Amino acid sequence: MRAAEKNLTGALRKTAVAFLILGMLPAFSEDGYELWLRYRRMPEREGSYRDCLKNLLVPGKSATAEVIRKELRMALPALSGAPVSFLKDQAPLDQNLAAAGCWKDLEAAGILRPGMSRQDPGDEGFFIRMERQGQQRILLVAGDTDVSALYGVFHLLRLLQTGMMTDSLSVISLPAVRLRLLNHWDNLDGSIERGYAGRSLWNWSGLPPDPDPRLADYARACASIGINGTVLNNVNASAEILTSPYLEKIEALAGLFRPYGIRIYLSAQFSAPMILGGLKTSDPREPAVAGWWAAKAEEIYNRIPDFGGFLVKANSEGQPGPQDFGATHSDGANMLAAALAPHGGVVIWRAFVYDTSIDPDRAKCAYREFTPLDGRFGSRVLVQAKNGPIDFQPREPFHPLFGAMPHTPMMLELQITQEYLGQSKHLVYLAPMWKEILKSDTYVRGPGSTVGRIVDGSLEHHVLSGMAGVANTGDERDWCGHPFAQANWYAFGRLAWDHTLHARDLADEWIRMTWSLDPAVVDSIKSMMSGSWEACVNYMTPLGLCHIMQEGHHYGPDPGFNRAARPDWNSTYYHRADSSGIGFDRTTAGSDAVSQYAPPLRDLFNDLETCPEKFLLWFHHVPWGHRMQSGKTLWEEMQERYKAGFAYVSGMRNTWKRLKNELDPERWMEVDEKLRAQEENARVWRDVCLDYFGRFAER
Ligand code: BDP
Repeated sequence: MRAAEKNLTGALRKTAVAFLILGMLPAFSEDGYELWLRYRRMPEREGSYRDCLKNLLVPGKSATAEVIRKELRMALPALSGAPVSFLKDQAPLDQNLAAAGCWKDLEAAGILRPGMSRQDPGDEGFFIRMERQGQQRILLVAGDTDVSALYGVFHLLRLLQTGMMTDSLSVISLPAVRLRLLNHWDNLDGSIERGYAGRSLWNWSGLPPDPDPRLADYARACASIGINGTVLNNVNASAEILTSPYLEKIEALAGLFRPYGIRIYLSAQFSAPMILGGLKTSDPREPAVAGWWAAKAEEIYNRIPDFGGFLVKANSEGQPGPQDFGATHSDGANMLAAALAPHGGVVIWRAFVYDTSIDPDRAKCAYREFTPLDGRFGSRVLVQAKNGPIDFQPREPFHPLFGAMPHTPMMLELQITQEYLGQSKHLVYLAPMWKEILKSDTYVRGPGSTVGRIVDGSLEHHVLSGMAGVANTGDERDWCGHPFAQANWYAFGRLAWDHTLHARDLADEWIRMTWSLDPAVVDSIKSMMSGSWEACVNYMTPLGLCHIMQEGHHYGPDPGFNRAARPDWNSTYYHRADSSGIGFDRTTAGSDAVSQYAPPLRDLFNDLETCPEKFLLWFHHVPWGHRMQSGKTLWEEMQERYKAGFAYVSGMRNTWKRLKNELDPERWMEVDEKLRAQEENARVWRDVCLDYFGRFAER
């Protein structure tokens, strides 16, 4: 044995002795980088599907087929503990095998035989089922395109990881909405607006030719949950991203993302023709302006033939827009759509507007500006509204634009990054909030006219449909800045694919893939996650309160804040607490925002007795002594809610402490520390708010 080897062996022995003395085993260290794609050993289960997984056939030569092979090569041996072999495209098919690919490649490889039905799950859908041919079994994962097969493969891997795979399982799955996008609010200097997980993932200075290697993992993670597009830059856009040096970089990114089925979109700054083109105007009705955009579109598509389109924040929070020239939102959107039309792109036009001259109640502005334009947007335009009428608050009723623009495809914008919900410091599982919105019945076409059905286009028969999530990713090692924030990225993708999935089931599968398969551990973590959003609502803004966070950064409470440049950036504007009561009167006797909802909702919200208590102070100014359903007065109930919110966080902390020996130490410790900070912060929220509101209530 050479000296160096001897030293090494000696060192290893010492380490082993040290671990024995400490009475512990060297635990496997994890840093969260792998997300839900950890591929640890799957549970031992009977089933002939396991035999199939030893021989794999992935025909086809596309880059996506290569991605599928790579993923299976990595995942299956790790999951099953057994080696796998890949069959040649024309291998003799006389053994059990798993075959994944698009129909035409599977046909060419002789996998599809007479008698095997070929259903049509659309160009992105897939199916998974066991086929039997004599003694031979084939586990078939197939779709119309390579990318749909990739979605199927990720679905299969999820079933294996979570222990849900069985021989009799037959899955057919197709996405609910066409555009399933992450919106990155990334600036070109690498900072991220409302980002809490480090800096931008796009390493502009290295592009091309050196993309950050983790970008392929970003694309994998997105594809694994069905995300098919990414808006690279902040909605508060810099025009520079449309210049050729950036387009060259974006072309490189597009090439990297394409095999994963991810298209690139860009936020477009409306005055780019002036800034970049030297034009005197950006008036959408000017032929020179339209011509500039048409040429820009041409330039983009020459580089990126599958470019998705533009996202536009116009005449909103100081951003330029068509109204600067006396034109309308639809004039602006249609002009851009005409530039993209020859190439197949779309325009996503945001409805996040709240000009005080439109209405003094901020919650009413977007509806008042946009509903008169319904029917005037071209066929390639989607209007994108946030889930609620104010701004990604802990809880809002659904945005009244959903259901009010039947002729316009309405895209839903959710915020994955927790701007107003404790950022990357609080454990808040957001799927229950998103489900509450998606399940909300607008009643616009009678009962069952849910926001989900408006967004997926089925209610009004729109071809275009979409959901966007403002991303919570950054360059921190664990992507999202909090191990549990990964669950929100995960749940967003899964709900964009299928908004009928249940929040609890999504938590269940995410926990199994991310933390542990031990049923007791799964249940404990699930119980923490399930109530975490409601708890956050309680310790921040219970009973329909909103926007009482500290100014600017929006972290921590400041209910007394009233020095903002605009009235509707003040906390006092929203809660309106005085000695008579608290809440914003949006009834017919007040701002009349209730009338933006269809009956019977309008009447339900309008009446203090029937208004759901979760929205009470959103719609009503309520006397402190008002009797709540619990029998308590409003003030008593409010105190209860703040205390319950805090207590829930303490409960999560205790549960987590009990899981110490069940989980890997690195991630356990990080979450433990985060929960400590969250508990402290929830205590501050409770104390500051009760002290402040108590000054009115107990007067
Ligand atoms: C608000 C954010 C702001 C965004 C804006 C938007 O505070 O940073 O620019 O929304 O969505 O929530 O445009």
